[in-house]
Amino acid sequence: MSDEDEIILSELSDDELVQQMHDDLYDGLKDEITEGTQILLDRGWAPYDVLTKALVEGMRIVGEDFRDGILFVPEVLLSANAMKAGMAILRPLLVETGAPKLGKMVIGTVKGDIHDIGKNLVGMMMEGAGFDVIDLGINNPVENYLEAIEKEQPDIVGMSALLTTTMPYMKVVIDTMKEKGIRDDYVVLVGGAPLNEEFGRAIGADAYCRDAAVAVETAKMFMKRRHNQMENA
Ligand code: B1M
Repeated sequence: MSDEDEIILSELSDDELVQQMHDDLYDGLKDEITEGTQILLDRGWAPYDVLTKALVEGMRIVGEDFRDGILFVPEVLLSANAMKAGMAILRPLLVETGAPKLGKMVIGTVKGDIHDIGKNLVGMMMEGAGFDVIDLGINNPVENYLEAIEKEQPDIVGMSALLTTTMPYMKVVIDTMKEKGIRDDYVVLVGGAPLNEEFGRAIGADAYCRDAAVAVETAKMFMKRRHNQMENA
């Protein structure tokens, strides 16, 4: 029996459990992440705290060792799957809202990019804040955004990119919207680890969102502005 097997998650203190969840996420242990997430919730933790302190922080550590060549794609995929298992438990809790709908958002990861954890998180948090969210998934060419815009008539178009090689594609989408004369009909928000505010401005997005919480705040701010504009029109 390995040391790992002897750890009983429910007997750990909160701090120890969070630490253990970072290790379990690192090791891609889906069942343990499921169990740990549930234990923290049962102990009265807010779903958002479980998400940020146990899961997102764990994934940050994975990201560092991936960058440094200590972890490789197959291992990171296991970590991502474990993270998704935890997110699946948190999702209904984060999206539980009786609030009236604030607006509609179409969101997708751009062409050439298959990272979806951050995008999914943004979608979850937006739903939790009272937005309708249409998730286009990963690897989206400009046509997918245009099709969804026409069909769904969202207020907001969100794009995610995690690679320096795929982030320029966001400009392709925005430029195509401009060519079609529809750019200004929508709020365009962009996000993803390699982006920054300057990049967001340079490609013509309305705003760059550092994380899911900022995405929600920014989306709310733009919806308020839109309503004010409509009232004053
Ligand atoms: Co990838 N990967 N990966 N990867 N991967 C990164 C991004 C990388 C930084 C790792 C590293 O080197 N440190 C690096 C990119 C380097 C660069 O471009 N400069 C990298 C690489 C190189 C690659 C491959 C090329 C590796 C290879 O094949 N050799 C390959 C590319 C595949 C492709 O897309 N074509 C690849 C593959 C993978 C996996 C499949 C193994 C897996 C993805 C699994 C999945 O998503 N289903 C994976 C993962 C997991 C990562 C890291 C470790 C973690 C990403 C993540 O989920 N973070 C990542 C390292 C890192 O970012 N530190 C890395 C947690 C998530 C909550 O954060 O996604 O940043 P994040 O989202 C945040 C904000 O950015 C923001 O809000 C979110 C929540 O707060 N946000 C938005 C994101 N999207 C938004 C959209 C919005 C608003 C806000 O719209 C309005």
